[in-house]
Amino acid sequence: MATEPARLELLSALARKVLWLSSWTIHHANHIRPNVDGLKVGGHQASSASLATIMSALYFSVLRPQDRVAVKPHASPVFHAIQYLFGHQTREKLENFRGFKGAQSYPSRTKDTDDVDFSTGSVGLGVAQTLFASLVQDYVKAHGWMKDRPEGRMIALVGDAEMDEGNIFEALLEGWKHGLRNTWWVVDYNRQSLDAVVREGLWEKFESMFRNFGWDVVIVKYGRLMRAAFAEPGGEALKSWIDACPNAMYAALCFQGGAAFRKHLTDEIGDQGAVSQLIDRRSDGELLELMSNLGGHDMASMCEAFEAIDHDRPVCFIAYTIKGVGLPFQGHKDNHAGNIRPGHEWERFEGLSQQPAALEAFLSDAPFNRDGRRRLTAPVIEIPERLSFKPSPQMSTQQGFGLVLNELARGDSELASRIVTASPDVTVSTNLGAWVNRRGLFARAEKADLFRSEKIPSTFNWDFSPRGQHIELGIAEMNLFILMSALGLSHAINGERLLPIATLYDPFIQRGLDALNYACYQDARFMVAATPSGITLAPEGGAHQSIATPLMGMAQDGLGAFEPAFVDELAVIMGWGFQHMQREGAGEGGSVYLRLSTRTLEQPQRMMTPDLQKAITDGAYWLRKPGENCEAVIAYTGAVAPEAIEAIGLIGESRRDVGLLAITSADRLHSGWTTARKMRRDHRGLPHLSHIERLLAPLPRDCGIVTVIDGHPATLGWLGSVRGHRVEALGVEQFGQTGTIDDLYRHHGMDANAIIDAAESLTAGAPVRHRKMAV
Ligand SMILES: Cc1ncc(C[n+]2csc(CCOP(=O)(O)OP(=O)(O)O)c2C)c(N)n1
Ligand SMILES: [Mg+2]
Repeated sequence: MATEPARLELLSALARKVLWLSSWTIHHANHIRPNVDGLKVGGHQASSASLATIMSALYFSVLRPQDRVAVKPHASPVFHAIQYLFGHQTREKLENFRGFKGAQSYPSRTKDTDDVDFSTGSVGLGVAQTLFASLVQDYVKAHGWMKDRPEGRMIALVGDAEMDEGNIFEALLEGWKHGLRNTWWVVDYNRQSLDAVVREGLWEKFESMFRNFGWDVVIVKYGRLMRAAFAEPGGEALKSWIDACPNAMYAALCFQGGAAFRKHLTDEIGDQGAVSQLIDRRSDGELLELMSNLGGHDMASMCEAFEAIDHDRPVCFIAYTIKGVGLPFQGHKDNHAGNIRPGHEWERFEGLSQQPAALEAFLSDAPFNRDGRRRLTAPVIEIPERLSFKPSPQMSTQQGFGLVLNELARGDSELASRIVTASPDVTVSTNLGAWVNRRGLFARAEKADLFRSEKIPSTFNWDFSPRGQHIELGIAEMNLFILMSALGLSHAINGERLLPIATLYDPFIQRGLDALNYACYQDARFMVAATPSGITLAPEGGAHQSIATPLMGMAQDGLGAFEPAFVDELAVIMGWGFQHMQREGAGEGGSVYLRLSTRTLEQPQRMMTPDLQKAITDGAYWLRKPGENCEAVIAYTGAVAPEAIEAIGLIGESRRDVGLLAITSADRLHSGWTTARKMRRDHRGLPHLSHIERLLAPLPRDCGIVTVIDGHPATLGWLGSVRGHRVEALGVEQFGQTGTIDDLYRHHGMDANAIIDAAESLTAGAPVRHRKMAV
């Protein structure tokens, strides 16, 4: 182990190298793609001297392999440079920064090849991810799965403007409720965002807020040089001047240099003996070095701050920095990169005066890199052939979901032990109650259900314990999806697989959509049961109707969306889903979205054959198979099944040959179709047909298709393009009206009569008898 001054010298040298490499990366990318906004050197995604210092302190000295980091978007070049020095990033990818298959503009778990723990990009989400990752680590530990692995710290490098994102505050609350530990947020307090200068004094508000939530707050405002100068005679006056100087002025002076500082200090402090001498003792260069030695630019101060933490409480570090100061390519006279020979820019130790062997040894001794890359894996949990449930002749899919989970909760399968559920205050109203009654709520410390101990009658039995398998959240849906993101990466982060299930009301997917997208983007694996949905929730209220969610389910990469009508379909989909959540390999597996309903439907009495099972998970099957002369097909999804079945019965009285297509997943059908087309294009002549192409193949060209869904009609409207059939797409396009299901289906034109009308408009022949209206 190097001595303290020697260690600091090597660390500082490496931080300089990181700065040069990241600046060179950006410079290079500017050269190739000069007009990319926000990329120009000195621009927003510029490399940063303070980030190079803070992140070098972390990666080269403070971090351990079990620690995990979310690196803020603008720190991406610095991150990639550090990975390059560790040997995990290639020169080719750095040269192609922000290019096709190059190092990503923002660190990405899925698209980058270096050792990214958590993706970032949408500001605020990576920050909250660390908080939830720490709760998940506690969950894994409480369930006895940590074995001898040490606890990691979950660390976020946070931009000060990033703190504007509300989801951070929502997460803070949840962290406090769950006794958050092992989480560090390091705020790069450069007092700048993209457009603006951060409001003066805002930080005091943050500071009291963090302390209020039980966090330790460490302010790293002054570097060692500054602290030494403050101890000199006149130092107090200098410190007061620095503290009073407005953010924007301070940043401007740092760019103008030592002479500008001297002028301002002299003008504003006046001739005060000691402080004047303090200033006069320094050359312009030395004065600038002193004044730009804010905490976040000073290796010794950052190391000291990090190393002083001797507890597992969450910590917020506020590192004072100046954006853009210390950059090598801005051409001012302190350009330290001058000694890098042209053509040698990518050499790892070029331009440093320290011995390459010493630098090499220091890097390979860095504790963080001891085990190389740290992406873990976990064995696949076996999923039973069939998930069972207690059948009932009439049920809703929401009820069925509860029954399947209840059955799992009663058993002692490995699958059941790995399921973790969470819900934003809608546990009971989404039918998770029975599961929670059996499996309990999770908390690090035992806490008995007060209602029960006080003998107040209640159907629920809500004990908290370290063995519990349900994480109760407040109402914030962003938290739900970020928690899913953290739980759903447990196999890669903790080496222990969890099978997370979230429940929420379907319309509120929209509230958490960016977090859901984020979770999918970083390839977290989870299941979402969203219920109730559509206008079928009827008297629940117009504000709660979801129209767009079927389209979101289709459009969301990494998420397989299903909307079964019957509970036997749902059980098949859930079984498949638990497998899908565990599939690995390029483009394999993903998360699962179940759009469920509270509408009670007559359940089919049928054998679940392997063929039917496969068709359900591929997205569709014939409930009534069409013949060779089929005139009309009704293709329905979800809760409108009874209307489709009724309409087909009535149409069948005057049309000989009609078909009823049950669509369990528009998403899987559509993606199967586009994949097949792509395969045929890429491998000419390959006779690959998708599921929907095979289903529709026997239909005559002039057969019409009526589609119907409780959601936006575009969800199924594309079916006509598969083989050139005319389509009438029924669904919901306006929202807000409450009423009974009958009222609303009639109003939106998706009752049996509307289906019949649509079918008539597509086919020739005698008029069809309509359903009688209730008067
Ligand atoms: C949700 C979201 N909104 C907007 C942006 C665009 N954006 C990227 S960085 C940034 C401001 C960053 O300021 P700060 O967090 O202080 O980081 P700094 O630039 O100072 O490093 C913005 C608005 C984004 N990435 N994500
Ligand atoms: Mg900032």
